[in-house]
Amino acid sequence: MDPKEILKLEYTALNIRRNILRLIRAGESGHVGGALSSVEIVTALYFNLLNIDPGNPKWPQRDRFVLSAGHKCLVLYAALAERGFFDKSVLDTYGALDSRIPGHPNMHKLPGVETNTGALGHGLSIAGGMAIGLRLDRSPAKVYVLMGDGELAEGSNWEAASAAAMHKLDNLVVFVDRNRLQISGPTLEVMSYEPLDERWRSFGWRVRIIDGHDLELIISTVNETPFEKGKPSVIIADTIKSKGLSFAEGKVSYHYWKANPGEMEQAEHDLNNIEKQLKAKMERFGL
Ligand SMILES: Cc1ncc(C[n+]2csc(CCOP(=O)(O)OP(=O)(O)O)c2C)c(N)n1
Ligand SMILES: [Mg+2]
Repeated sequence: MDPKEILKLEYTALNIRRNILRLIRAGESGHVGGALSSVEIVTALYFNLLNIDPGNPKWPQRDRFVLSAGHKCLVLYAALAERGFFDKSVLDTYGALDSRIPGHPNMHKLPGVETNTGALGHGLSIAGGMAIGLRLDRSPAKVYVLMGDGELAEGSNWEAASAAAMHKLDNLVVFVDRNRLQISGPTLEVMSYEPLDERWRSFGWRVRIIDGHDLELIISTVNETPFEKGKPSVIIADTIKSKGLSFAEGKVSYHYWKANPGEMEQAEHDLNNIEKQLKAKMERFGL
């Protein structure tokens, strides 16, 4: 990929992290950890991979994105706003009564949200149905799903995974955001499905494991899907929970963050530092 294109995407990822902070500032709290770990996945999807039209969010030929781990909604709102699905001022209503961007996504309130999620373990079933529907329509569109690694503890996922393989849904691509933490501790200790690659393979899927913060790798991996014709694809993305916030990275206590002013200041400082690094990179490329 052209390094300029990647740099542009890195800036977009930074803007999305800034939008997430804006949401937290408005709502005074939120599920920040899992939102920040999936910023690069969601950036790659909304700014490179998905065939979508923000001006026509219900366009029948669009690719679908299902945020199965609905508590990660801050990253979805941040990306949809950045992509122009709605005005960024809506981000300032997070936490308000009757907001269009509630604590879990609601397809009836916000354009671009494909389905309601929040109760973990349902997105893959819904996405499987979408993938079958698109195939019946002979549509070239694909269905992408973002799941959490802790979410995989829900048994319904494995029923859906079996069904997707049986129905040969090679228009279905799942990301597992493997940040190795869930709400109450390390995924390995709370309810482990490791080794994840073997587990998915045994359910009839084809699997890749990648660095989930490497935008170029995310894009090239998705561009290789389906990894095998007639099989659904899963990308296990290794990530860091709360990525970008120095004081919160990899800490389970930031699954849900009630921000105090000192932390918010530090968070802004951390994101400014990322911007400085990107600017230095720009200069190196002579841009
Ligand atoms: C059915 C159901 N059970 C429990 C919860 C409460 N819950 C919200 S987030 C979460 C942990 C999810 O962990 P993971 O999927 O790893 O998400 P991430 O680390 O990306 O935040 C739990 C148990 C829920 N939302 N739905
Ligand atoms: Mg997790």
